This record gives sequence, structure tokens and C-alpha cells, in this order.
Amino acid sequence: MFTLISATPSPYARKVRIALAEKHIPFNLQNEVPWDGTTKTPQYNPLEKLPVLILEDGKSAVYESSYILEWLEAKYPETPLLPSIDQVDARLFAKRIEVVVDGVCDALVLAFFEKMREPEKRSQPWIDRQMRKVEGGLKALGEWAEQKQGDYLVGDQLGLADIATPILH
Ligand SMILES: N[C@@H](CCC(=O)N[C@@H](CS)C(=O)NCC(=O)O)C(=O)O
Repeated sequence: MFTLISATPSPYARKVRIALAEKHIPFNLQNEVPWDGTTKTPQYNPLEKLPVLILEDGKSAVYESSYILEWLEAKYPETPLLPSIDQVDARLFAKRIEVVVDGVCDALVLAFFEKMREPEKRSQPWIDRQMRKVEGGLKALGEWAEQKQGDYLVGDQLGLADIATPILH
């Protein structure tokens, strides 16, 4: 069985948990704190980040949430989380939404850690820069949400774009 190194507050790990559930793939959930010295992430991911999906052999692993989702879609096509291969524009649009949501999360993380610094070392322009990305990303997402035809951001069933976008659900 797969093991997912995850952290409950991680939006990146959340994407993978939902994708695994939607595809009915059983997995062991291994919750870790990625900043803690006990984390197993460096054993599997040279970037030392979670989520990490450890495969059945216990040695090989897939990491980086967008890559894990791509890997799952290729290896476990049912239940599909992207429009069919002939719907190129819809597939690319779903991935574009994922890119923007991940970027918003990345900017929030950078702003958070800058705010954790001592006030005299903190860069307000840097925080402002990150928060502009958050606002810009949320604005784009809001516009895409308004344009959607039915219940889902892309197509007529739950997919990658919805899974990646916790803030709209
Ligand atoms: N782009 C990565 C981001 C993953 C990420 O930043 N994970 C955080 C936890 S939410 C982490 O493990 N950080 C540890 C570190 O940066 O060293 C992905 O989508 O998987």
C-alpha cells in the first residue's frame, strides 16, 4: 500500500489526499511536521518537502503535489480528474488554475515566514509583494469561479481545478 507523508494544514498535501480518495486508492497517512528534525521527507525527496507519496516497495517515492497528481492521473486514470485527452484547452485550463492556487499558497507561506522575523529585520515591501500575489491570484480565481457553467470549475465533474482550490469551496 502507498504511504503519504502529509501535514494536516498543508494545502499541497490536501490536494493529494483528495485525489487518492477520489481514485479510491488506499493509503497509509503519515502526518509529519516538515520543519521538525524527525521528518522522513529528506529520505525520499531531495527538496525535503511534503507531500511525498511512498510507493509499495517502501523505497521509491513521488513528490511535489502537482507532479504527484499528474503521476496518479497517468497511472490510475479512473476516476479521471482531468477532462479527456481530446479536450486539450479544458485540461490546460484546469492545470492553469492549479498553478495559480499553488502560487497563492507559496506567496502566503513566504509572507508568513517574513512576518515571523524580528520587526527590525522584517521587510514590509517583501510582505506587500507576496500579498499582491495573493490578491491577484484570488481575483483571477474569483473571475474563473463566476464564469463557470455548472457546479465545477472545469467540465461537468469534480476535477483537479476544484481539488486544488480549497478557498472557493
Ligand atoms: N511546491 C510544493 C510545495 C510543498 C511545500 O512547500 N510543503 C511544505 C509543507 S506545506 C514543506 O514541506 N516545507 C518544508 C520546506 O520547505 O523545507 C508542492 O506543491 O508539493
